[in-house]
Amino acid sequence: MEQTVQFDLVRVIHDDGSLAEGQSVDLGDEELLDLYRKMLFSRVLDEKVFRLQRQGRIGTYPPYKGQEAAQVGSATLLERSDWMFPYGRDLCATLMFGKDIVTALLYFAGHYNGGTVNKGVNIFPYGIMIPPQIPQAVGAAWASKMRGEKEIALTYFGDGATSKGDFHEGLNIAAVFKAPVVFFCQNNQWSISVPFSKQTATPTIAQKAIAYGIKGVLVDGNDILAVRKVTKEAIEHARNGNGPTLIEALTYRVQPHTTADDPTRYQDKTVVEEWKQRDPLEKYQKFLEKRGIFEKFEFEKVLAEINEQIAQAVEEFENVPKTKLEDIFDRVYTEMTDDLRKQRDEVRNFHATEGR
Ligand SMILES: Cc1ncc(C[n+]2csc(CCOP(=O)(O)OP(=O)(O)O)c2C)c(N)n1
Ligand SMILES: [Mg+2]
Repeated sequence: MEQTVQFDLVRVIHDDGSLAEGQSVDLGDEELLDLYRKMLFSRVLDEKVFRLQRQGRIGTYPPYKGQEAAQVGSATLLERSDWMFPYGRDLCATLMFGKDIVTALLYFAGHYNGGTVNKGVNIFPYGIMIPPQIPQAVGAAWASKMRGEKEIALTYFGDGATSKGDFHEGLNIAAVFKAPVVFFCQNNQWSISVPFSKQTATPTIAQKAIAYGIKGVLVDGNDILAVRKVTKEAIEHARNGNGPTLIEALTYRVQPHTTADDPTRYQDKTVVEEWKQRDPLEKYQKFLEKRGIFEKFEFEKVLAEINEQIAQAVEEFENVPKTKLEDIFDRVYTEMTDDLRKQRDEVRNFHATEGR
């Protein structure tokens, strides 16, 4: 007998910008417009960083365009003392949680200071292997619970990550020990060239929560207010000692996997176009217009401020001295081993004799 599970998509705003039936908004006009500003900033930055790669000014970059609602809507809900465990496509979320632009650019330029964070900003390095950040987040959350603290951990990962053992191990142990963690899956329906239909035989990721004995939620990932609503509930659930939630934010990767990918070889253009019509910024703008408050948003002025802020950060980034090859040995161990010292000296001598 075939078993089916029905997960309704949580939505606050319809694609035409109207409020979904039975939904209300608990934010004032200023807060609503601030969320728009944050998404606009994220969009402009993503496009800028993409261009920096094309101009050879940084290395490979994984764009997040189209996923701004998922990242801004969730990351802005964390308390300062909480913990974030991001994936490589989560530049936007990490900036919302306090990573600075210059350090982020250094990261994509392969600078060894790029992985650092400012003091008091609890962000782990981007999980580039798929997906170590899931069990790491569970460990941090569980530790917080053992110490009787209130901090929770939120971890981001993609649909592809859910096929890995780390996902199963992380969800299972977090569920058993009620670790205060939020599992946030951005289902952009692609894992490089592997489509969602080849990733899992279940219609949703959210339903996998049932097998672990935790709550699962399916949300429109292009609807910032819906993302906010379900993430807020998941954070409260965790903070109140009730354990983890698995959120599946349904969205779409409208850009290449990274700047090194050519998606025209495997994505259907018409589907990409359909999803572009559901762009999170445009949808939210329609909502603000319908509510009569978008006119209060000084678009040109704000855009100019954002461009200026980003231009300054890029300039500062480009003035940071490049990492020297010999520097890469410094942070492997607290105290350098004899082997590493020998290798470092070889590099130094090589550079000295080559005059570089
Ligand atoms: C263990 C491991 N296997 C393979 C890769 C290569 N890889 C990098 S990103 C990626 C796809 C991840 O897809 P998903 O989890 O859906 O996130 P998305 O990139 O779509 O945001 C893969 C397979 C890797 N980084 N680590
Ligand atoms: Mg994906």
